Amino acid sequence: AFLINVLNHEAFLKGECHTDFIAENPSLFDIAPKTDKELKVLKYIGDKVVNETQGIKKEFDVPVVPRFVKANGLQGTKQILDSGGPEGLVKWIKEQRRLLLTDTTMRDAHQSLMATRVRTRDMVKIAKATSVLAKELFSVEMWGGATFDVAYRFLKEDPWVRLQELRRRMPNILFQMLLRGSNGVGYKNYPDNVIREFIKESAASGIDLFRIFDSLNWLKGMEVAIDEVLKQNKIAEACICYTGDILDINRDKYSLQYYVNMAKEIEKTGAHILAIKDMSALLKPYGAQKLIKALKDAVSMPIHLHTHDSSGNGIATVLMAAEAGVDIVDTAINSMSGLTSQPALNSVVAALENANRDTGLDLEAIEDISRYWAAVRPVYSKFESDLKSGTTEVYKYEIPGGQYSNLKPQVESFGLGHRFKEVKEMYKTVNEMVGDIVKVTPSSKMVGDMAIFMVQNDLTPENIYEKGKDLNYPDSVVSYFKGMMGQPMGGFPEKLQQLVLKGEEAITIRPGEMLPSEDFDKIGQLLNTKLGIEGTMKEKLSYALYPKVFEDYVAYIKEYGDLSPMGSDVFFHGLNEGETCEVEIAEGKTLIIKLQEIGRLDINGNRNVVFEVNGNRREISIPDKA
Ligand code: 3PY
Ligand code: ZN
Repeated sequence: AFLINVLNHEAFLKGECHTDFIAENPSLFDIAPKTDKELKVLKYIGDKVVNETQGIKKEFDVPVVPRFVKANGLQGTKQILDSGGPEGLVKWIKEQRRLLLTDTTMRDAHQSLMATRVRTRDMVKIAKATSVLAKELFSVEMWGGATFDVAYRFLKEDPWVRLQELRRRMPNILFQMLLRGSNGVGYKNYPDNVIREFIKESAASGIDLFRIFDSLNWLKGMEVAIDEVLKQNKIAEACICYTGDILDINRDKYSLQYYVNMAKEIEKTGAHILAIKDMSALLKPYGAQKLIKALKDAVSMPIHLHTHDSSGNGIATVLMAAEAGVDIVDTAINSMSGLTSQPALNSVVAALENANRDTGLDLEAIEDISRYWAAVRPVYSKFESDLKSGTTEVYKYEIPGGQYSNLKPQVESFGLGHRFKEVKEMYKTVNEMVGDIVKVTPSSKMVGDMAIFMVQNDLTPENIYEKGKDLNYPDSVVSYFKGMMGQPMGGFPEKLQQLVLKGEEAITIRPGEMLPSEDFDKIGQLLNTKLGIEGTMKEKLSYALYPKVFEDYVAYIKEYGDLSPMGSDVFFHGLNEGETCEVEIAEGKTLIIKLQEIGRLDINGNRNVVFEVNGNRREISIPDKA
């Protein structure tokens, strides 16, 4: 390294060096990274290339942000809400003949297709263009669900920053999030004050519409959240999770009447919009027609349909719902749609052009947005499932979109990859054993955990009472039977409940009623003293929701710095030997980083990784974990 520095030196190149040359130029030995920020970035890339990619990387196209005419004072649904309040917005929805569209690309689409891994950077880049080119959208779903957890846990970024950065660039379209009722954006019940404070902070930070559901369709599990959203003067959209098949007269637990009754109960809560949350793509086209018609007759709230395309029937369901008078439907930009994601937005726009419910979106303009996402997607391909087509299997197994693509790796991680089909069959069996329940986070995870557990231990519905009596069941299963996920319709199957709980008492009240309030002052002090951070309300909430994940995130940032300015191709795939990337580490300060060489393993188990940073040679030693 020293020699190369000598050879590259200006004086050496000009032939001006003499014997004192080395003594007079101490910078020749200056190969360590200059600043702490620079060191952290190099450490991250170094670790990635030494321990994951070995400096081999596919080529990726650079996603092109489409041209658009910059517009000041853009007007959209956000302005309707801000000026007329939720009531004004509801009135406006009811006056629309066109089918209103929500774009889920920035939340459910990537949650369902690529394990929620899309980084803020890739969203921020297309945000402004989307706000102009797709200004007729009803809303953009861009927060909540699994995104909060995954941002901290895997992407090492702050979900609150995502909200803030997108809001700045998209001032005209409603921002929508998915809230799991009393489970917030987590997998378990939280104390009421956590749910309330979380909603308050989210509303203040830019969320306009809260889609709230309960994983067992238990209305009590949504009440606190609905109440708080109403208090914040934001839009409360309460869900009925759809399960079963209303067209099948042999399945009468979740009949049309069940949904109509639930819709009427929801209307009484004061929620503004009714959502049909068809998380597992079970709502068939003619089922949608029947359901929407009946609900339109039963309630006066606008109806918002959420479905997935896992069966391949997604667009048909959307169109039939549109015919039956649904007000709003969820779709995803085409290149991020289909399969376990939402039905295709651009295709729906095209299908309805010049028809009665023409969406009013500009097809050419949104095609450009689709091209952008088409170029982003390959960077994330390692997170995609190998599903190649829609499958009618979903009608049989009733596995939600996100879980469907995640279940296989989960099953493989238990060494049961060869028994995947059995696990899916068991998922159906477990559903029947636990009482034919609504399956959506977290109840769907419980059914999945139990199915894997049964296959792993060779249990069947018949032998479990003997063979399984001394086993400890997965936490999620215990939690379900204890009543900690709420109450399922028709109650718990008692015999199985006793087997799992082993004498422990179950509750029938709302878990939030008995959980002690979170002490946010105490969390604040802990964040100061233990983690050395300020302890803003956002940080306190993140800690209250995910203490370990948040602590790990803070520690990671201390070690590697804020990696959000790094391109996603580099973040996930490092650099090729010889490749250059740019990382803006501070406003106006960009590092141009070239990976020169990954050195040989030394006797201490490290490799010397050689970079060129803004023209200067840098070397760091990276432990080889292999
Ligand atoms: C979530 O809870 O994250 C979901 O998307 C459920 O469908
Ligand atoms: Zn969904």
